[in-house]
Amino acid sequence: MLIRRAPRFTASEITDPTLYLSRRELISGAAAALVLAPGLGEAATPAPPALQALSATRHAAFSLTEPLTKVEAATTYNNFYEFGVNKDDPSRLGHTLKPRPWTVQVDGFVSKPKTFDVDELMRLFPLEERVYSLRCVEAWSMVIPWIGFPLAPLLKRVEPTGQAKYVEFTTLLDPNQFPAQKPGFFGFSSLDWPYVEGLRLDEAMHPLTLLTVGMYGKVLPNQNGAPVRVVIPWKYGFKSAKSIVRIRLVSEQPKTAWEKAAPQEYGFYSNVNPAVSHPRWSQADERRIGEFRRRPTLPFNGYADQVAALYTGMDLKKNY
Ligand SMILES: Nc1nc2c(c(=O)[nH]1)N[C@H]1C(S)=C(S)[C@@H](COP(=O)(O)O)O[C@H]1N2
Ligand SMILES: [Mo]
Repeated sequence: MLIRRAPRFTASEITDPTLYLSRRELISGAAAALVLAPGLGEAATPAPPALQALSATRHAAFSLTEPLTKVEAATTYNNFYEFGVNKDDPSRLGHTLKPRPWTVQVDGFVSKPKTFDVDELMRLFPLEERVYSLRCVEAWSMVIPWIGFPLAPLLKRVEPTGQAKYVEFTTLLDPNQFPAQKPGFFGFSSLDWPYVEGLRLDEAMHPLTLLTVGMYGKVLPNQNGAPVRVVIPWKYGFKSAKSIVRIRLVSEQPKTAWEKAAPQEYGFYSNVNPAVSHPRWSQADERRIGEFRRRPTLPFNGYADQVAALYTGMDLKKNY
């Protein structure tokens, strides 16, 4: 029998995203008024650094035609527990992350392991823009124009051996850059750092799986996982690991950070599935950030035509 632990991740479920964002707009309006008042507010939060522009042609066949989530929302309502558990922690505290220089080690069961500089990756693999929706396990979603390249050609380049069955993604471990990795951060220890995620090799090789370096025509803001993160649009958002330093080909299913924290709530597969409720809430519908109505959640987040065949013969209620 599993002993059900007391839920530790509740802040996000209490704050309704839409209310939260309109409250934020009020607050930033008040802050703007302060800045306008002479002699007041100069010492307020520093302006976020200008992000380098990044252009890429939109891949029409792999892009939604739905309205985009406002960039303001996509960059201020984030989950990035290395900065804290509140939605505005990543945008408030993200400046401590240094996205250059940055390398990604690609190793494990491969014939040609290699550590790539992120700028080298961006030169080696042609960038595309893809408009994907990302559906958080907390039942909200966003539609974001990501910029990146499919993971498959990178994996092929290092030549996976026959023993490679899974791909493990590891986020940077550095308490100097990620405040919540400091022992005793506000007395709160959330995940077992570093953040680790994983995919089966065929999922990782699927053409929808995008190694992502930008969004909205610019390089990734720190709060969205600079300088490089993965985006897997048919899975719950937490599979899309941010600020990746290592991609390792392994033979066993990786133990992910969320599985370690609460295995009864976060399975390895975590395919978006309206028929499988989270133990504490329904996954049947969702709120698109910026909309008021709830919309039904689609199997595989709407990508069933493209990915359902990966799971032929599997019981997706067991393999949640
Ligand atoms: N390293 C790391 N990656 C992470 C997370 C995190 O806390 N740490 N949160 C995940 C969750 S729960 C979601 S919903 C998405 C959010 O991505 P976004 O902020 O770019 O929308 O990032 C995922 N990647
Ligand atoms: Mo999420």
